[in-house]
Amino acid sequence: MSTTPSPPNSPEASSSTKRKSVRPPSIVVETLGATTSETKEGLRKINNYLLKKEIGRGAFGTVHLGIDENTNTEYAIKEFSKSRLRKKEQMDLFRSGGPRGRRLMGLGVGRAAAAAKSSNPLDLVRGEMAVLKKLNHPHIVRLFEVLDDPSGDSLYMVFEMMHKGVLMEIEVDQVAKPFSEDVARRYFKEMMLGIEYLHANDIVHRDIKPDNLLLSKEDVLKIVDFGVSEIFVKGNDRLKKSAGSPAFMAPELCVAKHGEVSGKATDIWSMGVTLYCMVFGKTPFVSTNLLELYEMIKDAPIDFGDKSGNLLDLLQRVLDRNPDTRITMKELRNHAWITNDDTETMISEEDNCDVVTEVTEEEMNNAIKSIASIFAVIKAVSKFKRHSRSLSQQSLNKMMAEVKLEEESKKSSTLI
Ligand code: 3AM
Repeated sequence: MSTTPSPPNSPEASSSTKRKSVRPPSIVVETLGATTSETKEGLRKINNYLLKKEIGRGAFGTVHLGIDENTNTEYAIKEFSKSRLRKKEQMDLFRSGGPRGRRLMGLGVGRAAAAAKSSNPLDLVRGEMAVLKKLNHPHIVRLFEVLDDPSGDSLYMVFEMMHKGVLMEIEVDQVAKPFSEDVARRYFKEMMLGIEYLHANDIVHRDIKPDNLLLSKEDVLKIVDFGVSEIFVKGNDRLKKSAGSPAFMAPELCVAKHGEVSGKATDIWSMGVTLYCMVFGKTPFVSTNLLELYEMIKDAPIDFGDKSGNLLDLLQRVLDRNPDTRITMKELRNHAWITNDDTETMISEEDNCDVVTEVTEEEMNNAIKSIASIFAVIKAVSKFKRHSRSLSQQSLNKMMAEVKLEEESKKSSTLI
């Protein structure tokens, strides 16, 4: 999907300058025993959601336009394959080299090991879910519901629908129509506010690029795809593993065994590459050969074309190969291009960053607390079906209690 940006002074542009009043808490519904059916027209339905059409494909599956038939509201429904997610967990575990390896999306390695082994399907997206549940910001896409159909391989995440699609389509072999400086400034500021909020909440996104910046019907930019985002330990934003799309990756990550690097600074570099895309319609480094691309990111001169003044200064400050001297979020806020030479104001850092508390182990568990009991019901029902002729209601209740107990003890043994 491509888009025509609205002028920067349109009413929708106001979210980067005005504070929304108190943000309601994010509530994510977890539905375990979801059922899949097919309509007469051959469309798939998961509970109340009708999957109307495919709107995209991500690394882990398909994104559908879904309609909640009860409310007629449109959603973007991400479909994951449980078996593929399981395989990925196992590969990550293997690569992480055991207990001393990296933290996986805010999951300790012990938790990842449990997720890889667990029969509990929502464990597979527990990290992304826990991150998204914690966040509530006008420039971060909202997650509403997660559904599992135990009889199939799919897991579904129901997100707010971003009708205007990706901010800009960037192709390796094509140049997109660049945005005017004013339009680029508005979108860049919205992205900045979203990332500033994530960083204040100890989350680095790690995959900032135009593909992960979507536009709503009202032309508001929102950040999506927390697939590789990582919660870092408070006050320590050091990252060990390279991630993110190569062309947007910071130079300090383009080295084998690069050791710890500042995750916040790498996000800022990716914001710089994204800004470059907005004003040039292409990435600064282009190569289909990955090694060559890494070399270019580390060394090649950057072509700033005809850009001058504040924009040129900003591009050079954001695309500074030295992470220690690269512009920081605080400095960005006061940069003359961002403030448009002091003519534009922005919501204060304090108001923007409404810091939420850390995602605790307990909250991770609670994020899917309904699972044990729903599994218990499913098990009990199937047991009931097997013995239905000989069972009274009383003995069914007894059986339910036994299955529940069994599940609880299994759960505590997998959650290390
Ligand atoms: O395949 P393309 O690039 O057209 O825009 C996203 C991308 O589209 C879309 O799904 C594809 C894979 O990420 N997408 C993801 N989340 C979305 C959302 N919340 C979305 N489209 C609309 N709303």
